[in-house]
Amino acid sequence: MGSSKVNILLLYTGGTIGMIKDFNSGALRAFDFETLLDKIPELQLLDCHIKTISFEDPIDSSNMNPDYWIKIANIIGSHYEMFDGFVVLHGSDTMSYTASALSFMLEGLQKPVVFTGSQLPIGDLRTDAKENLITSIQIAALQVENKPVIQEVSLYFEYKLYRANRTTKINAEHFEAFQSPNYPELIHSGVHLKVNQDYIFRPDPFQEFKVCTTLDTNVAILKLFPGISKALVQNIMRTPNLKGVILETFGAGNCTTESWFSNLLEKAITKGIHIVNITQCVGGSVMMGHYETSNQLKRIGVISGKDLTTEAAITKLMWLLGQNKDPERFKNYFETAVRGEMS
Ligand code: ASN
Repeated sequence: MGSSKVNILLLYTGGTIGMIKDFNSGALRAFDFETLLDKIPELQLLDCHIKTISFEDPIDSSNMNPDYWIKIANIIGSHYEMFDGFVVLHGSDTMSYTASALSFMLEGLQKPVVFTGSQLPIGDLRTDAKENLITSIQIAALQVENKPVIQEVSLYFEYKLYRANRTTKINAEHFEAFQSPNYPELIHSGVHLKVNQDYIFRPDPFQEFKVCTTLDTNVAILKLFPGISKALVQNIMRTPNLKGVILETFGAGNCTTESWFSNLLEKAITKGIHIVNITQCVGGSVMMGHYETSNQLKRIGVISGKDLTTEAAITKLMWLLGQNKDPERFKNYFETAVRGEMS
């Protein structure tokens, strides 16, 4: 590793960026990392040292799960002191889930962690992979007076760096695959890298870095729709060991006022199941009590997920449940922003 040059750890987990077409089926599948690196000799031109680590078996991110999140967090944790920045190559399908989870799991993070990937494999003539990868490394290496510009978990795609836990994948085809509907981008990449200083997360410099690897997956997401049946809601609430539910409601956090619905939720809350209200809308926030159709949720103790994305809500729930926080104060903990994930 180098002396004055910035040291970057590049971790390859899989995703389209490193995929090739299967000879027989024609379907895209994950390929080995060495081949990927051969495709971008430009990496040699960057003014930093890059060490690479790859998952032994790179995966399509639809196969991602919390065990892999823990693996990624531990890799970053065990290399934290030796490196100045981290770039994680990841499939785009579930990138916002992994990156949101990591934002909670990496406590006291003071260094950049940049997630990126691509919509077309790196070997494709029209690939978006090269720009995404090269700029992500540049961002991870960006320093002012020897201090990293980015000190949080972020996601770079198609000329924009976002706070990871504010993102969601919104397009399966466009190069602009991600959006951060409730928070401005942190960096815009044009001729220059334009940093939006006011929006960057500033961690507490005295908080010690720690990797949290306990996640509780006894959770569910319940998306409401007009006509949802009592049996369906009842069955979800009866799931063995269920500890928390993300309820995706309408508009500003509204739902049916039929009594069977709030009775089922109230019963679940009494049993100790935490219920979090987030909106199905892409942008905007839950405001319980704003309409009559959300009053009952507020009354029975439903937690407000405010303007959280689904990805941030479910991963924050797993993380907080894993911390074994005082159940009486769980609502308070959940409603408080810890990594800039909610407004
Ligand atoms: N299926 C791929 C993945 O998420 C999609 C991509 O990376 N663009 O691994």
